Amino acid sequence: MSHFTVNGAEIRDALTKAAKERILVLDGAMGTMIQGYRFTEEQFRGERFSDWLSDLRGNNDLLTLTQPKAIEDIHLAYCLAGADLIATNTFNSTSISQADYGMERLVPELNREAARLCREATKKAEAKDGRRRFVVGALGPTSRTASISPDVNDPGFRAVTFDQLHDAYVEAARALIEGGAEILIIETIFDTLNAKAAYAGVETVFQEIGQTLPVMISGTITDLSGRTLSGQTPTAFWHSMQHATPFSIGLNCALGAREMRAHLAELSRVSDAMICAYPNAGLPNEFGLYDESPEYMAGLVKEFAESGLVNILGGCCGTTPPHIHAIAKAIEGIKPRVVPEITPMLRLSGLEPFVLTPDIKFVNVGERTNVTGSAKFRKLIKEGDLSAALDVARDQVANGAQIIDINMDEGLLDSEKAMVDYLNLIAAEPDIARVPVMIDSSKFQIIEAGLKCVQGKSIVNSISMKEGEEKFIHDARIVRRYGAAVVVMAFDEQGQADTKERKVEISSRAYKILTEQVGLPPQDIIFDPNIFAVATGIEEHNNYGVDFIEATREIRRRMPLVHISGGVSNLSFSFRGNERVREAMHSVFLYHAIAAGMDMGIVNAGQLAVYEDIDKELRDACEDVVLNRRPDATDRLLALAESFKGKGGERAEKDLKWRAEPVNKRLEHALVNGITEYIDEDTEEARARSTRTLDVIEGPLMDGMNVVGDLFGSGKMFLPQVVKSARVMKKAVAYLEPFMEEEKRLSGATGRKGAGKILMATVKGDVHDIGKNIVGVVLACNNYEIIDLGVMVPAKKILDTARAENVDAIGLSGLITPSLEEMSFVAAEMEREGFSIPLLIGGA
Ligand code: THG
Repeated sequence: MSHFTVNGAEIRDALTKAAKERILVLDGAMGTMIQGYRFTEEQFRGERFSDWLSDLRGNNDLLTLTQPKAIEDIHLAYCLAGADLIATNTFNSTSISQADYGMERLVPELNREAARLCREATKKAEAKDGRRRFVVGALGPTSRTASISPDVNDPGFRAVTFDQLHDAYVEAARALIEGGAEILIIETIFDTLNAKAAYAGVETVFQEIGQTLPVMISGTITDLSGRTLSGQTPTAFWHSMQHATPFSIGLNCALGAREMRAHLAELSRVSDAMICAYPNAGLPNEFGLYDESPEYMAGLVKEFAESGLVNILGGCCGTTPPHIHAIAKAIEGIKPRVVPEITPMLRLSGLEPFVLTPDIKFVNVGERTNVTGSAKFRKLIKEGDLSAALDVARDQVANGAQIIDINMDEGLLDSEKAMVDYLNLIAAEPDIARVPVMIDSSKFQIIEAGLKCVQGKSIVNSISMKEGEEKFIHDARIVRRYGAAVVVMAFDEQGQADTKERKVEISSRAYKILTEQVGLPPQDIIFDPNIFAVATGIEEHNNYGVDFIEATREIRRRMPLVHISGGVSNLSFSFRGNERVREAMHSVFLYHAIAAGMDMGIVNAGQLAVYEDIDKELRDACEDVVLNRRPDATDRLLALAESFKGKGGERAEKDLKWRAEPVNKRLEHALVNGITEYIDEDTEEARARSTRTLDVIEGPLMDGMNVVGDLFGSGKMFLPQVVKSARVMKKAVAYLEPFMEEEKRLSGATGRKGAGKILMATVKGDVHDIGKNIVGVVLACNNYEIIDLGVMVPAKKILDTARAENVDAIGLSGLITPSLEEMSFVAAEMEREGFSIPLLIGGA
């Protein structure tokens, strides 16, 4: 396409060269500068949008079209303050964010013009001082999150999908590049799944234009938990985004430089990309303003530079050209961080990172969450008992699974929907979601649907050359695009490999294709040389164990960076029902396979016997079978098996010590740990002991929530865990509600007259409502009538409803930083419209 005039190679060279020489300076906040202009609603609208139906004040990106001079001047001011990298005014220029204003159709124009204005400013600056500047096209996170439900009562719900995000980012990125963006930055990432969709969109555009541009990736850590909003640690976040091979990874916004340091240091250690930091000018104060002076902030980030943590520095909310000037001056002459050599290893993530280091001999992949591999799990999924189905995954993790294999392949099931629903539910369970998932299906379409639901770096299980090279390459490219690792079955056009030679030959052929044609890193390839059942009575099966083990040895010898996995329970199919013998066979098999280089296996995590502990006679008999040591091995094991029938493996007991505590402690435990299982019975017990039902809420339940609040406040819990606590609280309150109704009825209270009427809403631009929901419940329990307008509510709707309903107070909720500004806007509007009722504000 002729209207793309960028030269990716030139940009990359110039940027890399500059970054080698010195720490680069990124510009400061656009919002702070725009606020300084104090544009009115009329000025936001300009002539062109004078009769637009909705309010436009606050749509800062629209100023690109209506106040272009101001925007260009801001860019120029940052250029002259010493910035090398100038970001476009497009933080909200996606169709998803612009939908708030009904301005989706302006998105291409907003991005194109914003890039053009930025380009104009950099050209002017370059003409002045001769120093190369770079136009950085900004892609914000949008107002929706792809891996968290906005509805506490429906944790599997999603307000936006991967595909919707992908398409929105394609539209924005394409127009940014058309307008002259030279680098793209995916920024202020609070949910890594959004960022993965953004990068997929950027890649789509790169394919379209036939070249690539440098990509910067910047996450944000908004509370003291040290995790993103969606619950990932910095390293887990890096593992999820590594496939983008970004020019830089880093952090921005949030709580300022001081709080950012440790997380930045972590990224700096684990990543071989450039490190970029652009914090806010400190913590927002009670007015939502940022206090750090240019000198003070420059002092903090100078220390980052001196400690060798960074390659790029800039500013986010609250920073101005004087801040950027002070930063540029402070770091003059300080050497940029030296990019470390990172040893290639399989690096995955759930909420937490997983690295297959050489000292880990064997990785347990939990097999129980498989509808074909477990009758119990199949029943739960078919009957829709998802809560119990989640417990199956939870038990696997508790029993030592470091990854969980999920398989929904079952003829009578909508397998794709089952996969998506289950993965979305897991995302809301921090004790499960902390580990990576292995998405297991024989239909690639189901695998791809699954990849669109996970923010972590997962494993695809599996692809093969069964249907030829073309399909194999096609599937592998998709795996790469989503940044997953992959299990490759030893399966080709001729069928499944059963001999050592065929297993090695197919794996070698696949390796060559994957590394040379697809560009998958070797350490992300996991070969599965097929574990088949032995001791079946069919003579051709007798050497299957040996073939697997010897193939493993040879594959690892030829391709040292790859890994070997297999479905261990397949081995013992002919002893179904005899758990003791099956376990012994698995253990003996693993003992030899691990020694040969098998470093991963799909197993029943709670049921692995220790080789040394197995009955000696049984162990020898198993060994004869697995290693094919004598012709009568099967018969001998069969004979011996009789005597072990019915002696099942010990099941690990759940830790239920907390059940013995007094009821208040049990309620607290359930709230802190997000356990709904016993909440009804415990709530009932507390209720039976109190004179008023409301006392249960105001007493033990709120005490428990206060503990949750303290743990969150001190960074010991993170948001997805708090969401679970809120769910437990809701369940307890729902249990109590009928009793409270009854008490009200008996006491003759009408409820309507109650204590007053309160309107509650999460402000426009924000979808977080946990706090609001809890406060709403507590107020309702105190006889207030609550009108809850939900999330993303514009100021006008709040005030119109407040007036129409004649409420006694308004309560506003929000979590993300821009919500503070939106709240102060609502407050100003209340004042302007002459409201005199109290305004309650709250948020994390
Ligand atoms: N390679 C790869 N993926 C795989 C396999 C493999 N995925 C599926 C499977 N094989 C591995 N998973 C299992 C799960 C359970 C059992 C075997 C393999 C199993 N289940 C009991 C049975 O059938 O007797 C079920 C008992 C019950 O209902 O609880 O053995 O090889 N890449």
